[in-house]
Amino acid sequence: MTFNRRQFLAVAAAAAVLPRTGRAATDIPAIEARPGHIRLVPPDVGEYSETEVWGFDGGVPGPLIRARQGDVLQRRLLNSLPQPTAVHWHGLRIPNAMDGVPGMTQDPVKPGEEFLYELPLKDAGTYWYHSHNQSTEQVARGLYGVIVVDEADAPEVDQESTAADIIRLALEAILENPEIIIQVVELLQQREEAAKAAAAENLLSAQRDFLQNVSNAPVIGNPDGDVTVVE
Ligand SMILES: [Cu+2]
Repeated sequence: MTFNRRQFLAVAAAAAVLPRTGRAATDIPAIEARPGHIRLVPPDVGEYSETEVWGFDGGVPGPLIRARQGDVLQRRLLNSLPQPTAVHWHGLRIPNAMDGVPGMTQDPVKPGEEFLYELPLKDAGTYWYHSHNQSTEQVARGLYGVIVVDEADAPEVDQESTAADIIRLALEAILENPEIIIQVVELLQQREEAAKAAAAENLLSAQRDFLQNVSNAPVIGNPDGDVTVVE
């Protein structure tokens, strides 16, 4: 089969069509769900053999994914497991089609296949991602990891402060305002009294439940049970 110039240009143009992200799919970072081996027991505890796991990139936990609020996170999931799988991005507010729940939001990704996740990151925070296909088995085998979304505008934090600095500042504040100590002591006393009252209330209600639910509950003076509770 031969092409004329026009046909050749048409085929070349079709081959050059990029995914809607505008980048060739292979440029997008991937996480690979695959079997691996890790040492669960630290070497100083003793000589134990490695344990076979299923992990993202073969590790447990999988790689830390770090991104910025407001960005669109992209990850190609490559499935090198002997079972279909999918990734659920736990706690992230993302489009349903990207939520990774086979049977509800997507088909499971079969062994040898891949799926492109595109996650617009609305919220900063620390989350986890995990398999959501046969998860009782797949999460237990190790298919999970951490995802951290940094704030678009992080508040200014003095990264240099140490615990010693914080204690020094607290002591200075107390020396300037000694009545703080009295307030703290009063607060602690109030909390202790509240805790005691709550414990007594819990005990009473547990006893009440016991008497109401167990018809032959023995009580002092009535060892054979048959109790009527009067509130
Ligand atoms: Cu989850």
